[in-house]
Amino acid sequence: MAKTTDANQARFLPLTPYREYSPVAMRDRARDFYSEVNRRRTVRDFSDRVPPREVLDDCLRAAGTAPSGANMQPWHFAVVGDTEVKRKIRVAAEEEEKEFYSGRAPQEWLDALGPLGTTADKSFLETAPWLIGIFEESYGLLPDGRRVKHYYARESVGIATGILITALHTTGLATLTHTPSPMGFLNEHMKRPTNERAFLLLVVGYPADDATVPDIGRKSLEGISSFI
Ligand code: IYR
Repeated sequence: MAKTTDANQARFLPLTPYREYSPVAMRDRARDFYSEVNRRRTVRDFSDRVPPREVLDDCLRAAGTAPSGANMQPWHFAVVGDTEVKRKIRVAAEEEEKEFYSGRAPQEWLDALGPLGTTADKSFLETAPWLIGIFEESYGLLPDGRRVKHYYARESVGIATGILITALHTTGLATLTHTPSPMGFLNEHMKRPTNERAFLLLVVGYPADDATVPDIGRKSLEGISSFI
């Protein structure tokens, strides 16, 4: 016999939070949202000023609203504000990056990074007030140690990360999506269990007063989409 889900387990509620807008309002909202996110730039020069903590809490709550495979919510956000832990993370990241920039990376990759002006210097890891280690729970763990399978964990964490970056930007904070490679050392410094895999390190804070960003552009609508 064909297997099916036990639909009796499903409970449904009316979609009360949904709001429909008039076409005019929709156009305005889409334009406004695009203008807002189009101002976002990845920042590498951070101030050491500490933003209000509640802002971070709400941005993390926003990230936690992301859709996920079978609603497993396979993410964990480990926030580091402690100076000493940040220093250790910087040291470990720079060790990896030095190897990356002086040998491990193929020339083609280094050429692609040229316009960004990135180097093995990761001083922002100490300057910025918060480092958020974003972890993907490859599988869940029940209190008795049994494993719970997760579905599309990477895709789910990617979506949650996008919402987090957008939420932080909207509140007036800058971010840097940093991917030291390999990132295994983050589990140790952020005290995360073995069922979690570091997805990326999000550097968060106010930009430095004299922050600059690379002069690079975005693809056009035609360059990123097609209507069939
Ligand atoms: N992880 C290195 C290299 C790097 C890789 C990519 I792909 C970037 O978009 C930027 C940098 C670093 O952080 O410098």
